[in-house]
Amino acid sequence: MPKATLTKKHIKEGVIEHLRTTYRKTIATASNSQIYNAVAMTIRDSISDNWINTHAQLEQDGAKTVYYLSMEFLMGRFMGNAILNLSLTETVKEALDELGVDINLAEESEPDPGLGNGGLGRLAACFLDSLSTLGYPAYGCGIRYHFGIFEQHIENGRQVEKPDDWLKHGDPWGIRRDEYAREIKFGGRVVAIKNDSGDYHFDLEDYQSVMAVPYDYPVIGYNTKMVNTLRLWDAEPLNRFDLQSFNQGQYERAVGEQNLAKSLSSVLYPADDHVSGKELRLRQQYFFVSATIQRVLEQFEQRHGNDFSKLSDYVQFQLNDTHPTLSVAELMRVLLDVYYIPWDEAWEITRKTCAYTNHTILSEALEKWPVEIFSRLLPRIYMIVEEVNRRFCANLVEWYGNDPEKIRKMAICADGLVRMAHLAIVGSHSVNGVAEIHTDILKKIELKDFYEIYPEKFNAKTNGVTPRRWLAKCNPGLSSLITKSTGNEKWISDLSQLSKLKPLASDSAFQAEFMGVKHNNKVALSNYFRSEYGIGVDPDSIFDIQVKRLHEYKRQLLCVFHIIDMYNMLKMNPGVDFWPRTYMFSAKAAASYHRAKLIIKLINSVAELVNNDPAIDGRLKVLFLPNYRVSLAEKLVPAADVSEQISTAGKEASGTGNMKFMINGAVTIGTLDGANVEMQEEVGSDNIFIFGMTAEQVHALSVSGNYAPWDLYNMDFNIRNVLTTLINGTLDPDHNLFREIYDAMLNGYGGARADEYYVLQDFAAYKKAQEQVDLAYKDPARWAKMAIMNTACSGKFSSDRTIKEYADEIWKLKAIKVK
Ligand code: 26Q
Repeated sequence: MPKATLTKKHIKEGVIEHLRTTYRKTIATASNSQIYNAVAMTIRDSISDNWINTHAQLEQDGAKTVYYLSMEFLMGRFMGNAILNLSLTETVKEALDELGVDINLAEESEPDPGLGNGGLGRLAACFLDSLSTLGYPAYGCGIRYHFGIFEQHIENGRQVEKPDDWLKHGDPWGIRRDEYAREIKFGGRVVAIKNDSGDYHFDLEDYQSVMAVPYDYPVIGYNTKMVNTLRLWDAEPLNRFDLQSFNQGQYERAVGEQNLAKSLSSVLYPADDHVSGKELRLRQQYFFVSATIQRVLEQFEQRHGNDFSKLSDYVQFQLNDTHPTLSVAELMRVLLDVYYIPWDEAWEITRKTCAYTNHTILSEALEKWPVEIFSRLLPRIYMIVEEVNRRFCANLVEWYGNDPEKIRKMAICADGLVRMAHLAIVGSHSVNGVAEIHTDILKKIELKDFYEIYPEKFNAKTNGVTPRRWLAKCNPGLSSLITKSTGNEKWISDLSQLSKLKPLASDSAFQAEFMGVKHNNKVALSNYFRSEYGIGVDPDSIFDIQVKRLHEYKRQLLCVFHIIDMYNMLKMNPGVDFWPRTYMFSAKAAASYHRAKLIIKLINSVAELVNNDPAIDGRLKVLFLPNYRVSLAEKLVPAADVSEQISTAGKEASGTGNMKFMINGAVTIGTLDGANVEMQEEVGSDNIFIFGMTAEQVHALSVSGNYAPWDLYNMDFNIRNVLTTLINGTLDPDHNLFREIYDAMLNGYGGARADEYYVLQDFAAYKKAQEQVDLAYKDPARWAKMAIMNTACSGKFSSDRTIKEYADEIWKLKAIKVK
């Protein structure tokens, strides 16, 4: 381990000095959040040289760089991660001890910036950690939302959304870079201009504009001098200071621009389920894409001159889903209108520079923008998209002959809509899915037509998570045990080392140590629950955890129905033998997703019933933990015995929570969906509880039209009982609160098919699998072996492995060593 540059003495002096100069406070008088800020600034200052050197070296080598474009970066707290990656854990703790500061208090005072919805945003954050750790030159590019995903409160069992003002106590990690601010234009009219060589290019008149001002955040790699940059763009009015000097017409426009700027970077859209064509969302997309591309091309020109045919040798844009797809058109615009490059050449450059990742199979989530909005907000960009579409459709005619149906299906612009996924596929050299099964479904079903014409573009990149945050940092007990047992800390940057634990899985002494760590983590979590929510849970019960966004396809309902079933069973037969279980749910629902919110209410009602029934006597406990977020996940994951990954097969592109739990020694109960499939391959079917229909079976049942939930209701006594419990007054006195769910299961509700996600179809198989879980847990040696095997076989699911694959196969990117 290289010696950290920051000593105990530096830290103590730095903290005291920052408190004095920034807040005019001392340790004794400062608030917790001021102390946090002072420690953060001290650590931030200490990495300045590495950050500067990284950039100097990139500049000098002209190194190829990947730009990861994403509307979301769900980074989690910075400080603890920085301390870990700089190997300063002990030093900082001792320094703060000597100042009389509790490091935990300081860490818990850091806001947890929620600049993302869920998996896609958190994946971007894990990727940045891996990029720096592995030494790949990279930028994360996104938006500096002033309000992240809402803070979820539970009132009367229901979700209530409150704004997340994460910047209110300052932003010690963000460095404002005024020198890179750029103008972004919206609306207006396109005008053609003839240049000296007689060619036309295009410009805008009468547009509205805002300034994009970047804030740079350091991305500190583990045990390396490389510091990459997360660049988040903030919007500001162009003319913020001289409003009064305008005449009437200009005044109105200036005020409009002020408002536009305020709204642009104000809030993250808190929906990850379906797309509503909101103008502001399209503006946000263009805003950060245009700022990024303008800056990257300027920098390319400074470094390499204006031979843009070499752009893709130095620059790769990775599009995190379709949200930054405007990159394709914006890159074309800059090449055409700013650098006067002819269309064909510009198109070749663009395709070689962009690559697209698909994260979803749900068709409701595919982005399509009404032409009316698109062409009004981005007239020049729309012109370019139309021309891309015209040429693409002409190619289709060449390939397929005149087949209007096929062409309409595949076109970029059709039915008055711009289909972003089609633009992304046509404008990229790579299209990847996020797990093997997901990529297969894209090739065979969802994007079949495109796979037929571009087979070489399609590839699978199974997701991963960073072992720094999701093991080293969140689970110090297990980390020490692993380091002791594998002989060193190599596993932190080479997770395949965990396979060294395999031979220990049946060793009873190791089993005792491993399960001892798990038990300590469960006790710690129980203590947190007691102090935070005043509830007691039994650390000897099975901790069975389902945490993720609330979505019908993720089937939180399946787990809830099973809890109701257990409850019914216990009421009828109190002597039944099973190991006590504590079920934990945590999930945010999109504010407009009525059904998801009703499911939250149901979970809370079931909790109320089960937890307070003396006949249950604590053998079943149900908790709904409010405000799921990265920092809460870090507390839950290390304490889990059972990880619930029970989506309808074929619907979850990958999942990444499943990996976090596996690494930390939880055993998965899950369907053959997303990355669960590959987890089973790694861990073996003895060490995972797989149940339910396969994706093929789901697909076949769905197209057959033969699914009949009423038959299941009539034939399965348990199902009948569960559904009846929803409407017989057990859960709510007026009997009608959950009738919607009852109807949705049996009759279909609001135009949807009955039980769209096959909860009832998979119920019996799930119940059986849960009985197997219970049996296995009652055999401590067997369970310990399973848990250990999960950790030991989880090496594949490091985002380091994923990023190496992106770098080798998509970006052709080389790691560099910062001196
Ligand atoms: C789009 C348009 C307008 C408003 C919102 C959106 C939007 C925002 C976020 C659409 C989708 C998302 C997020 C999707 C997401 O998180 N997908 C998850 O990505 C993970 C990482 O690849 C996978 O592991 C999950 O399976 C997938 O659901």
